[in-house]
Amino acid sequence: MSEEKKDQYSADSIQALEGMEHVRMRPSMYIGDVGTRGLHHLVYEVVDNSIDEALAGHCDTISLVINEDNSITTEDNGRGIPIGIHKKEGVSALEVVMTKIGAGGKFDKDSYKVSGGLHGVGVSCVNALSAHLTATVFREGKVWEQEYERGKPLYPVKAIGDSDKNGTIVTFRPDPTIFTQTLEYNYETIANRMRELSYLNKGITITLTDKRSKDEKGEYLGEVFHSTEGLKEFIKYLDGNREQIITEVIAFEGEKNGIPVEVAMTYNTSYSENLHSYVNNINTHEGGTHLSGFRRGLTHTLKKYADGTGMLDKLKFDIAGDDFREGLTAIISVKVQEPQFEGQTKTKLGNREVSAAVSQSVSEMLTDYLEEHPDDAKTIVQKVVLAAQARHAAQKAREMVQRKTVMSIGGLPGKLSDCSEQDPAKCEVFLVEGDSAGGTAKQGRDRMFQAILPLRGKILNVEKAMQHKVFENEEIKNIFTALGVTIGTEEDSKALNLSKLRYHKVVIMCDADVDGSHISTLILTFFFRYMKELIENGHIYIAAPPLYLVKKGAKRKYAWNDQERDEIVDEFGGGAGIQRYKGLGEMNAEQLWDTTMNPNFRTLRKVVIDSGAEADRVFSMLMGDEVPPRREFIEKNAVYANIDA
Ligand code: 0RA
Repeated sequence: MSEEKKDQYSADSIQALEGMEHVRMRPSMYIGDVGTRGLHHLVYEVVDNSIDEALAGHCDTISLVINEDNSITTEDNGRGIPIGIHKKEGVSALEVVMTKIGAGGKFDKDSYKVSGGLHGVGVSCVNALSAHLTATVFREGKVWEQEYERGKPLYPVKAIGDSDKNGTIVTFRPDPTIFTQTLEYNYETIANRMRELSYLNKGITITLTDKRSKDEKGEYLGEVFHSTEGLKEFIKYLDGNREQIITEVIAFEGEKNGIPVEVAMTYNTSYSENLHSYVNNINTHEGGTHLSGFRRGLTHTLKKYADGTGMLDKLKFDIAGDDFREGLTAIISVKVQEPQFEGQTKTKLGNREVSAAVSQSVSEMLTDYLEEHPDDAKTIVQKVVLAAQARHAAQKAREMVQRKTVMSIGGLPGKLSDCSEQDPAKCEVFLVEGDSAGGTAKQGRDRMFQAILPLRGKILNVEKAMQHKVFENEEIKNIFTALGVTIGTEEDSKALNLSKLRYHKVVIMCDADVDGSHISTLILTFFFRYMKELIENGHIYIAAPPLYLVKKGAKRKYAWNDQERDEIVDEFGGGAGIQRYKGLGEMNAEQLWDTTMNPNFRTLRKVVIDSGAEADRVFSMLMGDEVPPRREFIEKNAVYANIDA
């Protein structure tokens, strides 16, 4: 930096630069990771700023474009980032917002700013992690612009034209030296988050356009998200494939003790409980005070009502909290000015005062609903009684699972071929479809750290089974015991105990065909419904066996898709033979090790949950009763179907 230029920077802006440098040095501290999650986080961070403008009542339209080069453009019709000279910094406020970590909200303390992303780091952080960013502001009759490279301004903010509109456009290209794993945006991931945001903030229109792909008509892939009913509509979307047992979605929206609270809920015929909670638009998957407030309000109100009807009189045992939530789908969304996030992934709300606000809201809305809908009220209480009876039956089955796990020596399933390593962090277990593939895997593995658990055919569809059937199922008991996972504590019958987890990698290994993917989905459904933390903690993986072996003379190469196969055929020249693997069973032990099990060459796909709500919806659709939506989904996502065609 020349002496002359240096003088233009005040001490504070030098500090700002240092802040930006820190973001680049330790990006994970700000955006969680630098993998695909962190990459998508950049988008959410910018959109959150526009949502804040909307929550403050200044913006109703947000447009989001995935450009051809995987850069992102967002545009909103908010007030526009202020462009006047910032008193303390001596440069345009726009430059301060874009280059000073944590500057975002400092301008108007009174604004209704509650959004701000999981880490709440602001748009400057996105700027620091972008190879290039352009900020365009429409404000005070003019169009203003500034560009940055790796967070550093290329020139001072300048006016580039006249305009009578207000708003902000941000285009950024993530820095390839930071995001070394992938720079490719996933349309579905972004679409799911935008859909969620539109339900959580009704009235806002969010348009998403993907300029990387066109449909048959030559139009870009895209969607418009807009919700007039908010959470009520979210519930209908989530539960669209489940059979409802009450006539309306029960909903509450209002402010309690100064805390904005929104709740919507319904009951369906399933046996699972689907609660999704949000604080400032962030999915709090570890729950917290808002969720416990919801549970308390629900239990208290339903119990009081049921007691009044005399329907519980014949029951020989106590009703537990769980019983009130079987077949319940609910969303709780609160806005908290200064949220305290706790827990392993900092997604557990700690603020004490929120609990009572939610519990009171739930009591009010539910009491009204039960009074106005006596038939629904009766249906709900009947469901609760049935759940209590089933729980009683399940308790015994569950105790069996636990007892078996406790006797660890000699208590492991007979079908498990264990590894010799004792440190779980170094151990892997492969869940393999069928005894024959299990046999091959057993021969092919490195027995030092790889264990094999063969599963017989199609495991139980837990989406349709009552809990006690799940715990009585032989294959599922084997999974629990092999993994060393127990469930149930005094307070919470469904709490998982992962402290004795015997393998840190659990790998689902199935055939690469329609049946195999069905079995993978069944196993995943089980993990999602009964061992979600295992997924959340990054322990679940899916193996990727190759689809083809291309041979010519002594040359052999594997291909994982049609394109790779064609490339290898080209490389080998004329006369190459292609073997299509119909299943794991067609590979010998050595081939299976080389392609699918050897850590140095294999590809494992880690299972992650982008959106708990969306995952819930997809599993209920794939594994539930309704056939047409399932067929539609499979046709849309027919990766395996093509292979068999
Ligand atoms: C700082 C202060 C104000 C608005 C914003 C930032 C703002 C940031 C972004 C990012 C994307 N779109 C945005 N829109 C606004 C308050 C502005 C005022 O008081 O007029």
